[in-house]
Amino acid sequence: MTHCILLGAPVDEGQRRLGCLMGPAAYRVAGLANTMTSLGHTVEDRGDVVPAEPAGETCSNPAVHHLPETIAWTAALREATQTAMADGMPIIMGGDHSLALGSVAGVAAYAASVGRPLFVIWLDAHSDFHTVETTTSGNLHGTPMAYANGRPGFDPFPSFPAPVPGENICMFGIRSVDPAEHEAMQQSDIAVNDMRVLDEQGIVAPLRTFLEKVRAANGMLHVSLDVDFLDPSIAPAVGTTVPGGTTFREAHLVMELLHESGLVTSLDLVELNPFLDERGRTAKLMVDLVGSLMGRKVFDRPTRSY
Ligand code: EXY
Ligand code: MN
Ligand code: MN
Ligand code: MN
Repeated sequence: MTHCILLGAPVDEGQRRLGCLMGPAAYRVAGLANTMTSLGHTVEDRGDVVPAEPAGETCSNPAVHHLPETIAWTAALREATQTAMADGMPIIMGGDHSLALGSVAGVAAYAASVGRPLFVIWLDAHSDFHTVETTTSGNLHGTPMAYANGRPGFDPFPSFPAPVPGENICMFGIRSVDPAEHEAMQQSDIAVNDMRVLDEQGIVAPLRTFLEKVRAANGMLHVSLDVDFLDPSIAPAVGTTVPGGTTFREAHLVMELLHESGLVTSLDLVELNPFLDERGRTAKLMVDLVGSLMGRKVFDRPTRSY
């Protein structure tokens, strides 16, 4: 049984298409809390996080927009997530992916405070490995993985509390990487399980390799689930659709394997834009995936060992 702590993060400033701010409400309407209680977990909804007034920070990249707002969100979400880690498993309901600048910082600060290594699995079509200096779109939702990895180029932000080494990061399902991100990733030890890898090797082997590493290190595991990890045909409610995403069955299998590992300690749900949804189907699918992550299965069979 897990004590799940819901944190609403109605963040819309990390990209240009309005609507992600309705994400937390959509998850509540789609029954996220009930899904968890029906699986035997306890749930505490702490409501939506409220950022402080933006302070007016600037940077040298003219493309970047909503920098002060994003820094304010980062501070507030770092604090809320770090606090929640001490009490249970935070589930951060976004909001665009810039929220992970704060949520991963909070998780990393907590992991450092208890002396355990942090691992991150990034379930996304994108690598989100830009810095404030390299982003050409200026959309800061494309930067949180680089911030967490401790890349330079985040001067206006507070320094990341305990950077996550590349070898502790697993990107899974990626299929859209910009040249500057590609170059930086080639210099890193990040496990890049792009769609080519998953097509060739399937879901299980690459995921198991990573989970074994987490277990061997007695690590904590943060899962960041971007709606665009899924194929747009099953998850239309996202502003950054990329064809060739994971299928319904692949996505559930990822969640089931993560559950069976028993290693997951925190979760982001990001990029849901309910304004683009079709009768709530994407919100409901995301809630169902969380159900699989939290132990829902069709038939009870002995847990596989890793
Ligand atoms: N790499 C592109 C950019 O930096 O604008 C696209 C980023 C999309 C990020 C979404 C959240 O995953
Ligand atoms: Mn705005
Ligand atoms: Mn993303
Ligand atoms: Mn994405």
